[in-house]
Amino acid sequence: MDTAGKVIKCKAAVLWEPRQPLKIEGIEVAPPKAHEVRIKIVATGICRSDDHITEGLMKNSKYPVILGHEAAGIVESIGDGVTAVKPGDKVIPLFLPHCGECRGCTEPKSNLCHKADLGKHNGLMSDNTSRFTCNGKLIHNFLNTSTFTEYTVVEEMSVVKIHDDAPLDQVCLIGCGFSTGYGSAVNLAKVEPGSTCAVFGLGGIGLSVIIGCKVAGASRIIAIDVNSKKFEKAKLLGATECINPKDYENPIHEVIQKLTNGGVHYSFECIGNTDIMVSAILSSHLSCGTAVIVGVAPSGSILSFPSRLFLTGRALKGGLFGGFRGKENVPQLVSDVMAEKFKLDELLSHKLPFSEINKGFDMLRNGESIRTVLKF
Ligand code: COD
Ligand code: ZN
Ligand code: ZN
Repeated sequence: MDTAGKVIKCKAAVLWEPRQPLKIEGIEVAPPKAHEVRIKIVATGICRSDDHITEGLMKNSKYPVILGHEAAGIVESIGDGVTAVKPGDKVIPLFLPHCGECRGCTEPKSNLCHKADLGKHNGLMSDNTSRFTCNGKLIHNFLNTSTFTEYTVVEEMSVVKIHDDAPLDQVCLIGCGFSTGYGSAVNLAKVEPGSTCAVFGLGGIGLSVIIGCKVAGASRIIAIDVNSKKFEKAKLLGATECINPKDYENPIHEVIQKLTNGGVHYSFECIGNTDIMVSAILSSHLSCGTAVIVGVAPSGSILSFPSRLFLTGRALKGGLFGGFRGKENVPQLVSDVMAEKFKLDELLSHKLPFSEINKGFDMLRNGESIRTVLKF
């Protein structure tokens, strides 16, 4: 049946009010307007930033809302003027768009397009309307993507075509978690062969940092987590040592300083905890170390540390989506997966039917899962 130009009725997970479970609803998805693309979502991952109970990045979202920003799918139809993709193309939605015109897009070293919804929570398309309704009520979108739905509409700037043979169940992780961690090692830190690394937090992000450190040729990768169950996978992916701070009386940075005779070249905070951000700084070598902040701490939280920590030459970095520019870099990352440069199936711990999305969130919160991918 040709659905182009028609309203599509489908299933979506709607968050009606703050901190409530998601509700699977029948919704209506309007056809794409000019420069918009309607996508059939094939697989979507559950990322921390979608967590509506602990309220990471989705705090301050408008309600009701359809969350989700890590996915892969197939273009169903396109609006007038769209040239980047055509119906039938395999695509990944981009929560960091690329308008190509703003200061963020024209600076080659920046990946933060000013049209990103991140931190603004406008929750609407560029023309200030939504393509989603449920029983006649407007539903907002999230991070320019909204992937917890069978069909979504995104702007052309927020979608990129990938290889026709890409395994969508796996490469959906390139839409956020994998790229964020992997890029933090290879783009933000620029880990070098023979260097030493410490990775704090072994969720999907931290494990992806480990993959990046290994690909970059690090000689030591020290993995740190309060949950020792995470160590087996960390080792499988390239960690050379695993440390549980609970096993030590001394602060964890002292343990790492001692282990490495003065600190690591690169440390990564992948938890979103300001105390651990300071631990990551203190674990890095005082004159040639770099600490990379990957985790998102609660909004408004302040990171404070003695100013002299940087006098000696240390560096502190941060970044979103591992510094990748989605339109330019995502197709290559997909091809790298297909060429088995790295394996995403180790990160993909669980697969669930879409209807069990709330169970997927529970498993992320209690540490049972690394990444759950939902299938429609
Ligand atoms: N010390 C050591 N380990 C700890 C501590 C602690 N004090 N507290 C928690 N941990 C461990 C947990 O046991 C867990 O294994 C790990 O840290 C965190 O993992 P997850 O599974 O909760 O989270 P991830 O890997 O999905 O990571 C998400 C972040 C927590 C890093 C979150 O801030 C995030 O999503 N960052 C991405 C930043 C980004 O670019 N966001 C934009 C769109 S997502
Ligand atoms: Zn832009
Ligand atoms: Zn994410």
